[in-house]
Amino acid sequence: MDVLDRAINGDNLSVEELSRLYEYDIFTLGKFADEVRRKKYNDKVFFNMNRHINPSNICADVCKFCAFSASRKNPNPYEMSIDEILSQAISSYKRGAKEVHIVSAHNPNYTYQWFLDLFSEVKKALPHIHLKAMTAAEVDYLDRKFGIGYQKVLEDIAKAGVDSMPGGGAEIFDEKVRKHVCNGKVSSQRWIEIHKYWHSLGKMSNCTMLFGHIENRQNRIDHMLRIKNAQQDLNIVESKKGGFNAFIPLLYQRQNNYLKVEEFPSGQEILKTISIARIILDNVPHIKAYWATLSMNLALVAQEFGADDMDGTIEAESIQSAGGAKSKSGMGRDEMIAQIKNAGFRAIERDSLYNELQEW
Ligand code: V47
Repeated sequence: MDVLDRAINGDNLSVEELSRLYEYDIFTLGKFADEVRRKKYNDKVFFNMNRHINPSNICADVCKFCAFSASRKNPNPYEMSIDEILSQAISSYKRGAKEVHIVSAHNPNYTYQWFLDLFSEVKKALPHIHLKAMTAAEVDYLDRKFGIGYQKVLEDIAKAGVDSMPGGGAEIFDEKVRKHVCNGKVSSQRWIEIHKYWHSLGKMSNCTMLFGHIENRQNRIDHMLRIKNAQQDLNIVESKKGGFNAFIPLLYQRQNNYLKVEEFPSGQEILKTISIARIILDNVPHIKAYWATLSMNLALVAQEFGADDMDGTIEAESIQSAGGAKSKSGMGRDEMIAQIKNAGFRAIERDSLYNELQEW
């Protein structure tokens, strides 16, 4: 059997073996990934009505790829108050958002209690909204700054109302590349431990991979395998419902940062990466083609190459748009639906845990 058949078969293959998947032509990879995706979801493409809120861009970390942080190339530092965040969340809810996605830079001015107050205030004001908040990098930052222990941070934010965790901060797990692109940030091992502990509380999260910068193909495969293994451990150890919901390959946005990148991936390389993710990550239910980093066009094409989700309407986006993405003011619901349907798919609005809400 060749490596593609063995990968589809779910055989235990090494990073070196799986890296050879990139040698297949894009149509072969796409065909196999599309079969896997269609078996699960047929011609459905998922999206949700969500609102991103980024409370501050003042950051104690110095990730080279980041254009958002005010301690890097962004000349406009800001810090929102709980009231400001609350009023944004409430107005988005009134416009139909069913999820708020709150992720911040690692601002040393916010206290530990500030985060707990923020989450309980959001939940008090909007008990029906899904609160997706706190990357593992933020959890790790609070743990280290306040000496609390990440387990307690996770238990506290869950009590305060956080429903699920986003997948940010994973970047690329390979330690050598990670040291170069985001030295000092949460370690790869700790990122995974934090998600596994969160899952053991019966909670869901996502996982990302920042790609298209200085990492190579093996680094991407290694990243996917670490996620697959983390999810596998969970299935063996835990009976509660928790785990990774979606894998999100985030395409590196190249403007306004300190990372020197010579070559950017072609559209084919990006689609191959998405197809390979669908093939390898057979134990992660969804592959999200995040339109903010891929562009709407490529995110739609990616739905034929293994992806099944676009993310959502976003409304406001500061991290990727600081790096050049066209996502600053999100995307209207009707536009999202029309684009999905024009691409020949069924547009399925989902909630944050992928329960289907409505076919449009
Ligand atoms: O962790 C920072 C990335 C992430 C750049 O869980 C960049 O549903 C590209 O994780 N180019 C935060 N990416 C965003 C994130 C996310 C987004 C949408 C949905 C979900 C989810 C999670 O943004 C960071 C970092 O990897 N990022 N700078 C850049 N120049």
